[in-house]
Amino acid sequence: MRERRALSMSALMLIVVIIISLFSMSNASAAAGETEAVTVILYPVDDTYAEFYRPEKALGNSAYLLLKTGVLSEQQIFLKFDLSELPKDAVVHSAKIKLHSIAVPLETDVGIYAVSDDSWSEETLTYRNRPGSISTSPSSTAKVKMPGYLATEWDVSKDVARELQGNRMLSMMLMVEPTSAGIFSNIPYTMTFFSRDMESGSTPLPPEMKELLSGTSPALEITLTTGEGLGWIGYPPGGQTLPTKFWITILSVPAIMAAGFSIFLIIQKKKSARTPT
Ligand SMILES: [Ca+2]
Repeated sequence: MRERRALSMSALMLIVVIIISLFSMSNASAAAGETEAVTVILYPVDDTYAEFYRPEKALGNSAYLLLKTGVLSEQQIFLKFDLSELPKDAVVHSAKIKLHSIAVPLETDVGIYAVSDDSWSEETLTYRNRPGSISTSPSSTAKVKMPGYLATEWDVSKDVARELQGNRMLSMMLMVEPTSAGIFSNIPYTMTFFSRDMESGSTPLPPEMKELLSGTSPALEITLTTGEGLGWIGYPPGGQTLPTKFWITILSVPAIMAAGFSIFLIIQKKKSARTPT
């Protein structure tokens, strides 16, 4: 009788402990989803530029992305980012596209424009066949500073938020703002940026240069929150993806410990019940 009561008490305790640990697990993940902003870094799936005086030339394999002023020498940069892995209910707090410059002869205003056609690819885009569906005003502009080897950021928060509700592909175009060069606006000069193909591009680099220049790929940095609970866990800070299995294992530890502890209690109770008094 006494033994039975001890056993049922232990069983009850086990259930309570499991419920508490399950509650704390779900509570922890919900809290993270609601309050914690995470930063995701995405790299372009396509990056290229188009050149007025070589209108048939596809330049997607180039290690560089070029921007040039001047009506008859214009260059435009095209970038495409795949947003399909982002949580569906993500709230975008900030999103910026970052380019690393190499050479900038004059401080220049560069605008970034939304491109609604995502069907282009870096292998085939040329000045002649470049997408026509480009917004008439820039999403943002930024000053690209002299002399180079600096990062420049463009705000694309609204574009990312819009695409998350759209087809989840983000295409953007960069070009020199027509008024930015002032008296130099008729003198063509080129600004050079690193492309995502810096390492494998048409101009191979020596290994020490690769190391020096790592991290210079165009990047899209998004800070977001999500209410999806465990849905966010593929995106811890820093933009590295950890497998869901890893997180499930980590979060299961308290439940397994609680179950083990309860079994230990049952055995102890059983033992003490047997001990003659
Ligand atoms: Ca490219």
